[in-house]
Order: sequence, then C-alpha cells, then structure tokens
Amino acid sequence: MKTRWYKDAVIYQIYPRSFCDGNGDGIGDIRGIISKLDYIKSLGVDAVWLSPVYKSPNDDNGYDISDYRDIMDEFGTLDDWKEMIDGMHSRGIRLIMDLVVNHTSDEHAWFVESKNKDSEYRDYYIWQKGRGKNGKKPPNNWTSNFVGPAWEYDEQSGEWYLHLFSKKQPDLNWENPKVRQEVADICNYWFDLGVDGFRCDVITYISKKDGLPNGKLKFPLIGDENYIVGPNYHKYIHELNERSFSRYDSMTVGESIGITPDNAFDAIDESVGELDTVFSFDHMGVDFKMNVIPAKFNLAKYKKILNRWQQLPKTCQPTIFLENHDQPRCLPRFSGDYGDRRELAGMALATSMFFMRATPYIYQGQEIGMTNCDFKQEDYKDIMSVNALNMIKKVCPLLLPYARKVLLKRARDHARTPMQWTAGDNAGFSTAKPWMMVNPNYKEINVEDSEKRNDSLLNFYRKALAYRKGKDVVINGDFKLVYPKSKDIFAYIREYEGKRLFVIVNFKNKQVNFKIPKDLTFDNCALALSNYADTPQTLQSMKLREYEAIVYEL
Ligand code: TEU
Ligand code: CA
Repeated sequence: MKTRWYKDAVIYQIYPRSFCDGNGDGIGDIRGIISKLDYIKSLGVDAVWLSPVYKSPNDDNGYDISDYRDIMDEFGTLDDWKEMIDGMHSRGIRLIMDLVVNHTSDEHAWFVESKNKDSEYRDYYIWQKGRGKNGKKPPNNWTSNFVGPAWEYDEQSGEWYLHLFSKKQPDLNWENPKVRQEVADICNYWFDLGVDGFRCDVITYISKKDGLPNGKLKFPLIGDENYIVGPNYHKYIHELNERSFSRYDSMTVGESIGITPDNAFDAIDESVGELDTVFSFDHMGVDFKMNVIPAKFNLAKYKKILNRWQQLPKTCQPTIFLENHDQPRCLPRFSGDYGDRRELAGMALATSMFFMRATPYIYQGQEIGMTNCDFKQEDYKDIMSVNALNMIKKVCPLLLPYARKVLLKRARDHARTPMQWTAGDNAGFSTAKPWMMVNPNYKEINVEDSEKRNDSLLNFYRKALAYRKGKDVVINGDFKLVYPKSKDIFAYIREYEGKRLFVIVNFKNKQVNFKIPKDLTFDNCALALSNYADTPQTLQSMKLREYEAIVYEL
C-alpha cells in the first residue's frame, strides 16, 4: 500500500501566519495560500508541509491546539481548507499536516475537563502532587523549553500539571490508552479528508520516564534525558503506525530530537513500522554552543554530521533542511558574510543539499534568499524570545545587551517575518499592517523581482529541482564525501548502477583551489548544473570562484 513517494520528493514548508494574507487583516491565511498555489507548483516541489492551522488561542502560533478537527478562525474555515487541499491535489502537490500531540492547548475541552479531579479526562494529562511541606514546590526539577519550570500549579485541585513548553501547552499523558486512541482517531480523520501525511511535532517527547525523576542539572535544559525517546516511545509510535499511518499511502516525518544516526535504524527503517523519516538537529547546532551561544560555523564538522546520516542503510531515508520556522535564516548562517553575492551563496547552499540521499525541505522565502531581520527588542513576537527577554530582565538585567545579541542570531522570529512577494506595501503580503514586522530588505529581496531575472536564486531553485526529479542516482545512489576535512569545499560523489554525479560547492566568499581527486577516473563528463554562466564543461582541477556550485555527470 505504501509507495514511499517521499523518496523522490521535495517538500515546501508553509508557516501560514506569515505566508500570504487573503482577507486583508494582516494575518496570513488559507485563502492566501490558495492564491499562491500556482507559485508553489512552479517551484517544482512535490508536497507542502503546512504548520498548524487547527483551532488555537495562539499562545505559540498554532502549536497549542484547542480543537484538532477544525480550522483556526484567523486562517479560515474547513471549507477553505478543503478548497486548498483540492487545489493542491489537482496540481499534483501532496499535503503534509502538522501533528501536535505531545501537548494540547490549555483551552482544549479535554484540559478544561481535566482540571476537575473526578473527571474521566483527569488522566489525559500529567497531574502530580507537589513536593515540600504543603506541596507548593513543583514535582520535579524539569524546565520548560520556553524558560522557567515545566510545572504549573492549579489552585482548584491543589496539584501541578506538566508542560514541557508554555504553561498554555499542557503535556498529554500518553500512558493513558484513551489518549493514544484519540491521537489515532485524529490522524484518521484527516487522512479520510485526504491529507498525505504528518510532520509530528516534538514526537520524541511523548514518553516520560517512570516516576518522572529529577534530571541532571545542565544548561540550558534540565532533565531532558528523562523524556527524550523515553521508555515507551517505540511502542506508542508503532501502535500509532498500525492504527493509522500504515493504513494509508502516507508519509511521516518526526521532529525527533534524540534520534541520531546511532539509533535511527530502530526509528525509521522500513522494517520497523514507525515513522518514515525524522528531522534531526545536530547540523543546526554547528554554529551554536549548547544550542544557544553563537559559535563559528565549521564546514568540516557540518559535513561529518550529515555524512553519518548518508551512510545509513538505503531502507532508512534521511531528510535535509537548512531552515524551518524555528530556525534563523540560512543566509548568512552557513555561507558566511556574502556581501553582494547573496544569491550566489543561496545557490551554493541549495546545491549542497539537493543532491544528497534525502528528502529535502525548503522553508518559505528560502528560495528567494530571505535573510535574518535586524529586530529591536520590541519587535520580537515569539513566545520563546519574549519569555527569554522577560526572564533576563528580571533575573539579570546586566545580561540584556548580550541576550539581545544572541537573539539577533538565534531567535525563531527571523523565520517568521512575512513572506516577501513584491516591492510594494507590506511586501505584498497583506493590504493591512502585518501582525509582525516585514524585513525592511523586501524592496530588494522579493518574489516579483526574482521572477524577472533568469539568473535569480528563485530560478536556480527551479532549475535544480527540475534536474533532480526522478533521477535514480539522486534517490538511491551511494554517497561519498570528497575532501571531507576541507573547511571551504563541500564536495561529494553519488553513484548508482554505473551513473555518477559529482557535486562541488565552494561554501566561501573567496576563490578556492580545487583539484581532481587522485583516485578518480572517468571517461565521459558533462556539466549538468552551475551557478556561473561559464563554468568549465568538463571536470578539471580549477580555481572555484566565490560560492561556485557545480554538478557534473560522470
Ligand atoms: O519545536 C520544538 C522545539 O524544541 C523548539 O521549540 C526549539 O525549542 C526551538 O527549535 C529552538 O531551538 C516544536 C515546534 O517546531 C515549535 O514551533 C513549537 O513551538 C514547539 O514544538 C512546541 O509545540
Ligand atoms: Ca488574513
């Protein structure tokens, strides 16, 4: 029943709040998406991953769901959604919905009910007595991913509930079989409405260690070893696969902090019947220490991490992404200071990822080279940034300037500025003042301008994706790094049944010498893709120009 179509798919991520506003209230919505379906099709992508559009009070922009079977008012109606999915399917684009089931909103009916100790819903969540004399200390030392303790006290019942994210995102109790059945039912509800798969939000957090023991103190998270890929994780996902995913020609991708090349086989191999693929985040940590403190990007380290995924058996499908709605923009994050070569740098990054053995994801705006934004303190909208700033103001105001510096590199807000469609008002995103500031560089960086130029980054994405499509060597080929230790060049060879691709990318804004590897022999060679007009037609030792990116067929 499963065609595993995702092995030859490129997926485009939409963060609906920031993509396109269809009704002029300053907030992106489903009608806005519908109006851009031809644009999405024109990119040559195969599927869309849509960040949550379900009913939500928006404490965390839709990642706090109050009704899993309906659409958020600000985004439209279920009928709009149906029109959207039909519009996608008629264009040959599949739809991956976001599945946020580690937690719900505190405004979900289950949680409202569960505040009552005698309710049958009490056990849908993780309620505990506090520590200390009168239970006024949280049950353990876990901290929320959004700053502060992971527990909130409820006066009414005199107990605490667990929330690994905001206090408006109480964690569901997956130990309760009823909860697990609810989740399967939700998935099947959307499958029956036609969706093609799910991106499973923080799915590796669902199983908490028995007795919820204290964690070891470590910065910036405390105790995460007690809920990341917990004791029943595999059991629960296998069960969900049986009850739902395996019954449809679906694809799943887990947001899977804690799944590494060492344990990936047990999580995604085709034989295990759990998730089809996962996002891992190690390569996103290369330019940060402990995920927070900015550090220098090291290409050799980055390649080493990605290579380990590439060497997994062919029955384990890796993913590759440079951006998502939680990450700063990839320019200049991975390319260094690009000066006036922004688009060339974007092409280099794109080339490096599109020809790996992986399902690539493109985040909205990446295809036109949108960049981080020079936010002032009051511009931050994300709960994570806002909480961090408030905490530092309270605890150690002296650190505020440093915190601001970190946020300018790290904040999730960078990915969430409105999509830059035109050089006109509000970047063509909306006719009203957008919910979040537009990056002032929209006059130079926008879709309208990119469409006009044949050599734009946008058109390079189209060329690269068209070339990639359906190629066995890209889908199935072996992957071998060339010059793995080089800190300037990302080069690799793909090989499948006698066909080879040689991908050479200069990651730097400087000229770099490239030598044909000594042990490489070839009779024929043809240039397949390049971001310079006059790249040599055949592979040779050469001086690579700034951000030069080349694919040869051998
Ligand atoms: O993200 C999980 C998560 O751990 C991030 O919030 C992480 O803290 C961030 O990437 C900084 O490194 C998922 C969603 O992608 C995110 O948008 C949600 O806020 C979060 O879960 C809660 O649902
Ligand atoms: Ca709107």
